Amino acid sequence: MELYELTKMFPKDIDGGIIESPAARQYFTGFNADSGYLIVSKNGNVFLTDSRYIEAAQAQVDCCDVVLLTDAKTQIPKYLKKFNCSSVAIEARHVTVSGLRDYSKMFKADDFKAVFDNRFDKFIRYLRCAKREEEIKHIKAAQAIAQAAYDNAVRYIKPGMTEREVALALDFHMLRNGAEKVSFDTIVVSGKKTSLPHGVPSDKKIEFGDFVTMDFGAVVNGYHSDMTRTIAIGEASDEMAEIYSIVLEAQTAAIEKAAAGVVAKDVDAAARSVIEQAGYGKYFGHSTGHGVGVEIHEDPSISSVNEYVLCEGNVITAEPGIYIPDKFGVRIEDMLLITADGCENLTSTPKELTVINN
Ligand SMILES: [Mn+2]
Repeated sequence: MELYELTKMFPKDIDGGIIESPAARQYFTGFNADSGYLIVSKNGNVFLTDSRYIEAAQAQVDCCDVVLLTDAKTQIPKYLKKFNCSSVAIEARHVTVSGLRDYSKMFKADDFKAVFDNRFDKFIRYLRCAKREEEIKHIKAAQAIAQAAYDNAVRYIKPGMTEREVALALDFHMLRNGAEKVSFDTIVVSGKKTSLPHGVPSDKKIEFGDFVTMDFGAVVNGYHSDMTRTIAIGEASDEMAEIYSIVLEAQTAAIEKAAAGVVAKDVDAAARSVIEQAGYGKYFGHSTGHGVGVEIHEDPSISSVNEYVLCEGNVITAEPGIYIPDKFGVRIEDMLLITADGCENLTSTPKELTVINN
């Protein structure tokens, strides 16, 4: 179905395309493999993958024929001819310089015209933006696993534990409970280190009075989840509580804004204006959110410049933050499913300032 949607988007000067990026291959075939080529055209599609994956791919992939990849140089032109393609699009954003050289040789011999002007990538990214029911199911399952790991973590985090210990505990809980892997290297930072939006967990011990920021996710059937919570250990100063409430208000504004028909940059503006009006604009450097799916960061970006109009089925994050160097930072992140009249928050973990005393 998605392959049909893709080839329907081909303009007159594109007859076929070769998909080789892992994320796009996974998206269209539902199959996760390290290597392979998905050849798409209006006249037929085929998935070529090597002997490591062929048995599983033949059992799982039902969108097209699955053929054993033995020699790309001869097999790719063979199928392009079979499907009557003369101009062939490649994924410009993913093909390497040496890959392009290989394609050029391959195409020259058979007089195919290569199209590598980004349009093919754009079509694929556009399709991936709006999730199907099945994709949403996987994302929800991944999110449920991440939330359970968080619920578990807040029961035992206490002064004296290191950031790495907390990160490992989150990872272990997710993997133990059905995650095929974690979405990205789990972020756990504490105290002054919370001012680093993507800080790395270290052997720093968590102390009484610290903020702890945890940003993590699980992967289920190739689909990612993403959430962030910032909690206080033992007590929160008035300033910590103040900054936390501004970030929460900004995030709430973004969530209230998010709906089909709304421009992505307006969702960013909803969050950003709250933080700017509170006087902390310069401490919020990143975008408000991003799409999530077969990749942890994908379209649509919820940035101050993205003119993309949200549609039903988009899954995006809302994750504003305030990061004050050498002091502390706060980020709160939920995943949202865009609906006709608003959004469904896929993250149900509470967000009021949590002060834990374990
Ligand atoms: Mn995120």
